[in-house]
Amino acid sequence: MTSSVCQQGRKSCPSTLNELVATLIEIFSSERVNIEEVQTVMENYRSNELDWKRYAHFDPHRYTRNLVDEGNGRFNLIVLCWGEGMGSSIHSHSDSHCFMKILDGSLRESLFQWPSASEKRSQMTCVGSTDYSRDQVAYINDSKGLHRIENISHCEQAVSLHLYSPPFDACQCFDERTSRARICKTTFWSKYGERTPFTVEAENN
Ligand code: CSS
Ligand code: FE2
Repeated sequence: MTSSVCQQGRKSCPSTLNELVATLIEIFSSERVNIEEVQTVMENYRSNELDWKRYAHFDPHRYTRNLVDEGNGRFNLIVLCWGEGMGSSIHSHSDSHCFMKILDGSLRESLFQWPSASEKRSQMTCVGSTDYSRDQVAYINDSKGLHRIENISHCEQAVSLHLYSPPFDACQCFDERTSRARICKTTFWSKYGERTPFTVEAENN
């Protein structure tokens, strides 16, 4: 067994985004998914702009979500493009796994606790934050808590690659000051490199 081969003989060091997608499809074809294996494979792919620039579309007002692959129905792989200072709301992940790999720039993840019934209408509790830089991979699910993702840089854009499994199209978004939750629908700015038609209710989380 060589170092580029891991469980079931799969490539653990994909050298292109296409190879990474192929490896992820293989991993997620099994019923039980090893979170560490996914994280390692995503970390081992070294970000190459030539691979992902066709998915990297920026909007001047908010971050964009660009679908790369639907993972045979098992996951969504999405390129997110964050302009300077842009961020998400505090949100949940609809009982899915969420992996986030930095492709360019850096992003800050701030973790929050789920508000308890007694904390309704009060400020949410931030329990720490971590800055992720190029090629690092963060992981969260609802049992770990909630998070907000931000590009805190004022001079650099950021690009990240997100894997959600199972795929979801809505999650809960929270108001930091009141802990109030609402349902946010997710939308794609582009799919497979093609701009998606404009819809009025389009919003991000
Ligand atoms: N949940 C956000 C990004 S942070 S994981 C989204 O997919 O729009
Ligand atoms: Fe998230």
